[in-house]
Amino acid sequence: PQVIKLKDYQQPNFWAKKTELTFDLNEDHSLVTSKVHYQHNPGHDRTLTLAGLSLELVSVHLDHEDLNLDAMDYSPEHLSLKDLPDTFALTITTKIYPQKNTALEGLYKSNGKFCTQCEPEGFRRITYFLDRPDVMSEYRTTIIADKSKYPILLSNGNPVDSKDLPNNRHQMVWHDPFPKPSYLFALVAGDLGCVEDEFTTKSSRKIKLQIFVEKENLDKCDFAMQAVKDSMKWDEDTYGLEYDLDIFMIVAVSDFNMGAMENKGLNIFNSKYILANPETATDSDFEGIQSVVGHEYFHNWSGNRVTCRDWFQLSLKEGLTVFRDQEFSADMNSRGVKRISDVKVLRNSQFVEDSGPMAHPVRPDSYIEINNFYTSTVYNKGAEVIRMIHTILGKDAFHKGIDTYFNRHDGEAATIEDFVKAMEDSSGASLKQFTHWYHQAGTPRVNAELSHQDNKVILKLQQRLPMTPGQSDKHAQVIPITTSFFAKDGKAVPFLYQGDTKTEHVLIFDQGEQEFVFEGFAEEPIPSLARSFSAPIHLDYQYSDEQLIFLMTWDNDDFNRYEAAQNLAMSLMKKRQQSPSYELPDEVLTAYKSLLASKTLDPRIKARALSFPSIDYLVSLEQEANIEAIFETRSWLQESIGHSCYQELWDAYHQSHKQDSYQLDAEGIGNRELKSVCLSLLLATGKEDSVALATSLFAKSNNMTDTITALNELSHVNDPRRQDAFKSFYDKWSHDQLVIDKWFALQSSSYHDHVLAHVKDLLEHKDFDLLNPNRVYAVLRQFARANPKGFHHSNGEGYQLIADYVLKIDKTNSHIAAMLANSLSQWRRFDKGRQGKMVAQLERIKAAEGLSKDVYEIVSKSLQ
Ligand code: DPP
Ligand code: ZN
Repeated sequence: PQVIKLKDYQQPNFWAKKTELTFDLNEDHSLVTSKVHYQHNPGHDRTLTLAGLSLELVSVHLDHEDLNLDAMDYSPEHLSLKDLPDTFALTITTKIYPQKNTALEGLYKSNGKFCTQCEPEGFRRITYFLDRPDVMSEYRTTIIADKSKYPILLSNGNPVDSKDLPNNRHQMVWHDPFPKPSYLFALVAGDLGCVEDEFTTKSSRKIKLQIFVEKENLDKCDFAMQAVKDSMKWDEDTYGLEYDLDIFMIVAVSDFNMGAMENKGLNIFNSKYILANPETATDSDFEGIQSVVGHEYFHNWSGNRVTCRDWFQLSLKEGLTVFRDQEFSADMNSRGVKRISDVKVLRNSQFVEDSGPMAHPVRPDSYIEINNFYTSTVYNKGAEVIRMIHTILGKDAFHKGIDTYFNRHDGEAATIEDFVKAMEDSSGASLKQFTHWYHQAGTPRVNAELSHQDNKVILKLQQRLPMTPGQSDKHAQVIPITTSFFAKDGKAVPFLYQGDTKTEHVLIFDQGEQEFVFEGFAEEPIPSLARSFSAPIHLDYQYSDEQLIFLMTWDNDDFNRYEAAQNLAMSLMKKRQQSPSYELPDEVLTAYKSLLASKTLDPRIKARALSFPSIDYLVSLEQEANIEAIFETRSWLQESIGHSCYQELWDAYHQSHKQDSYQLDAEGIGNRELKSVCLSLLLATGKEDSVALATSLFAKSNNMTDTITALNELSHVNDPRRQDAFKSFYDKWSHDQLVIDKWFALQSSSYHDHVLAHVKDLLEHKDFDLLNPNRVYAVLRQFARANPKGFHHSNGEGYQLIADYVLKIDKTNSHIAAMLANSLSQWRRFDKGRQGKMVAQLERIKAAEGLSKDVYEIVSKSLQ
């Protein structure tokens, strides 16, 4: 397959100024007519080559001339015309089969509704087009369909006309005044219910808000609607950015590859990120809805008004928009908890990706299939890069930079250089060296050493960026290290640095090795470094366990308090690995007990401090990890804390439970999270009364969060109460797809000894559907990514199962298949036995006939 390179970027030969689309939707096929007004791009060739995918060409008109198809250069994948004039209209009719489209890209049918997904390259499955983000066009869309089956016909922009047609058909016309690339086009047709609301913008314009869902789900849209209004308000208050059309629509569909899509004025969502009420959704589902609704809404500016010149710039819109949605959630909820969650995602997926064969820079310089680059590097590391610019420039300069960026590039397709330039111009700072973050892959390791002399502290930092595929020669990056120091009494020490005395300074660490000198210390302090995770790095500082316990107690940065607890857990596990008779000392137990007993600490921070680093993250830190040993020491830590703090955990559980009458607010969510962590540590002991406690929580729960907490604990237990709980859950919820996804997922991530057999049964279950991405994620991705015990079983059967399904799913949805194949890519991190078994499956996939380029790219890069 062809490799696409950033350095080969060229402007198109023609621009598509206006696009008129007509969709004639039918039961076995649809006809699409596109009339596009093209304009020659001066200095370029006069050949127009349009992209297509699986298209059937019906007719082509160049202005008014009906072209002879036999004489034309076209295939299902392209259409090419030569010697074209300066301006002309090209009218193309294609025949497509949405009902047979299982890739879920382009126009397809989900649960009786027509819908689209065009990012990144789905539009070429609809008509021949310059399907690239730098070609921005004004769209007018006519949809014609049966009036009874499809009373609702939607597209981007504003509705401009509708009328009835013969044979019980009707049509609707939409016009989007904002020029946009084809990836932002959307269409929906179906029999949908609608929840309506209104938002008044800061300039007093009234915006109609509509969420379309299946009629039986109309009672599950309130939370998402509130999130829309909160997002609109937040973007005005924070960045002065106002919504621009008269109407903002969201449609929820049940078959969707991604989380959601920011099509102009018509966001299409995976129903998982819209539908919720306390009976069906967990606290983390609600959090997900708020952040995804925010994310897609914020794209209206960062992505739609200013889009990307090419797909190498994907992080220009995604990194920035993730940063915006993270800040939105932080402002709406607890900032500290949000930061902890975001870093956890980063470590569990981006750090893992960065340490393996798929490691790539935030701006990749080549790809085979762009769908494979919607990664946590582009999204989450991209957001960290924006966050570092914010930290380095400061809030005011950053906001000025954002203003400049939007003012300068409104209506354009921009590059990452454009963004950086806007930041530089409005702050006067140089970000030249900083831009290494965009093109160097890998997670920097920063080593820190401290010495104290007289009144001074000297902090010596060293950075090293590991080699990654295709990049061996790395430059020092600009790393902001937010730093404080604590004295023995637990207070932050004000200290002098660069003429300023305060308790927290941002150090700009931009050389391979650097010394920082601070004044104001009568005694040697304890450092709190990279506060709030000020950079996406591995930080090595040799803390003693005693110092970590000190920081767990005294640090006034929520993140670093959590971080101290994580580091303590890792240090304890390491000691146990080195000496199998090692047991937790009293100081450690006392620290955990006083953490639990604290009257002032946010229950969610307590809960996070008592949840330990994931197996995947621990594996990613090793050269050739001994996964059994990791697993065993992690369980030992949980079990030891469970046993030694049984009473305290029991009390904290009951205290939280008593206070919780189910409120969806910070207090309620905090109580439920702490309850869940306590329950899990209690269950780690295997004691009968802990199993009884989980069983009783399951039986009495009045909300989905507690129900899932209890069922998750029971899922690992080898006991008839496990089966009873799963059965009663299924009987109660079998009518609700999203809830049943949870039922599948919990069984797939269970540490039960027979999990592989259970997963195989689930794959044969009547409700399992290979064509529904959420269901595939619930069973197979959950097994491969959230069940290291089952997936990495030394017999290799977990690997084989995943490979079998990669090959099966690749025939219908290559995007999902590639995502699943990626779970085999980390093979180098494991012992020789597992390596061999994972490689054998990768080789088997690679050798398969008719492999998609999506899966080919993942497996071939994994094997390199
Ligand atoms: N669904 C993706 C996102 O919003 C595509 N842009 O990030
Ligand atoms: Zn996005």
